[in-house]
Amino acid sequence: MRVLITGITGFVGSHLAEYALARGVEVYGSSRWRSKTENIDHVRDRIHLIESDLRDLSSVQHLISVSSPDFVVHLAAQSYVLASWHTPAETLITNTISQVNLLEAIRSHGGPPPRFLVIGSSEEYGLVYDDELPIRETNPLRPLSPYAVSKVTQDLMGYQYFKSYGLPIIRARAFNHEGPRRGDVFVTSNFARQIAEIEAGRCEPVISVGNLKARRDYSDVRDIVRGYWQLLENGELGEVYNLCCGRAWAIQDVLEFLLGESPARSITVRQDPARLRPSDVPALVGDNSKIRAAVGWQPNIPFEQTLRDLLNYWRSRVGAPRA
Ligand code: A2R
Repeated sequence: MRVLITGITGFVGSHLAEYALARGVEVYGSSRWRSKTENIDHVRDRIHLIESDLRDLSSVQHLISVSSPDFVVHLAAQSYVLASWHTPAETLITNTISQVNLLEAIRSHGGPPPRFLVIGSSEEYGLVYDDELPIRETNPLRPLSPYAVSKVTQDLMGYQYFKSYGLPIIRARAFNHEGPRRGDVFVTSNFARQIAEIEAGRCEPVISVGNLKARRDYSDVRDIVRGYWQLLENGELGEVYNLCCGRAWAIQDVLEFLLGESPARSITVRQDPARLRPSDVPALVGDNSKIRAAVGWQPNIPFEQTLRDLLNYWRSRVGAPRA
């Protein structure tokens, strides 16, 4: 059994690689010559890394031909919503062209096609009215950012390739997920990093924040990659599944929990207008009954534990004492 994980050097890719290796699967991953490999250094000698820029079709054809996978988890993306406001074309090109290149390369490769997991996002739902919560897969998609539009495109492209060519594609819409190795541009990880730096005495006891009112449905990345695997193995082809907890945390609650975990006292919270988005999604809380019924997945790790692990990750990175 071989899996190809695109974007293996990223946050989720590194956790999925660990999960697949623990199951005895042969792991192939794409990386670019300039990709940082710190997330996968600990498993580097047990995986096959293939250099590939997914925006280049010939490079993707090489990737598929060398890895010849049974499963593909397509994680590679411009993954950051805020950045997509500054680079909308780059986000759309990377996220849509990469996937169409992968699907076309699979079509032309021949032989039985691999089961392919499209990684969508709760951001696809975008504007959601209070009476639509918790969000089911049937909710209208009203994307509110260039990133969200790119993910809607990937999602519907997966549907179209399943319908048009019969490719064995399953679509996932993951809600927020966090854990060690999360990039510090993401709000939860960013707070944890700032707190660890304050603890290490590296900066003034001031933490910069954006919109604290937004409410998100958080899971642990280790639960999410297990869900991805269960979908690949047993999800119904062509179908789309939410991966979420069904419980909301306001960003304010995340901040307060992390501050409460820290021995550092008197940290001032300061709003930074640069961290606000032109339009933000107020509340994203999902309904996971479809995936539970289909493959028996549900999240196991309490989000409090995820936040502690994330804070300890940053403490070890910045040289602050571990709690
Ligand atoms: O930028 P790099 O070289 O470090 O690699 C990133 C990779 N990536 C690409 N790989 C090949 N060709 C490209 N044109 C390309 N653009 C980006 O995607 C990195 O390995 C990965 C993204 O990692 P993260 O930013 O840490 O994303 P994360 O949180 O692991 O998200 C995984 C998936 C994405 O589809 C998100 O949109 C979704 O979960 O939430």
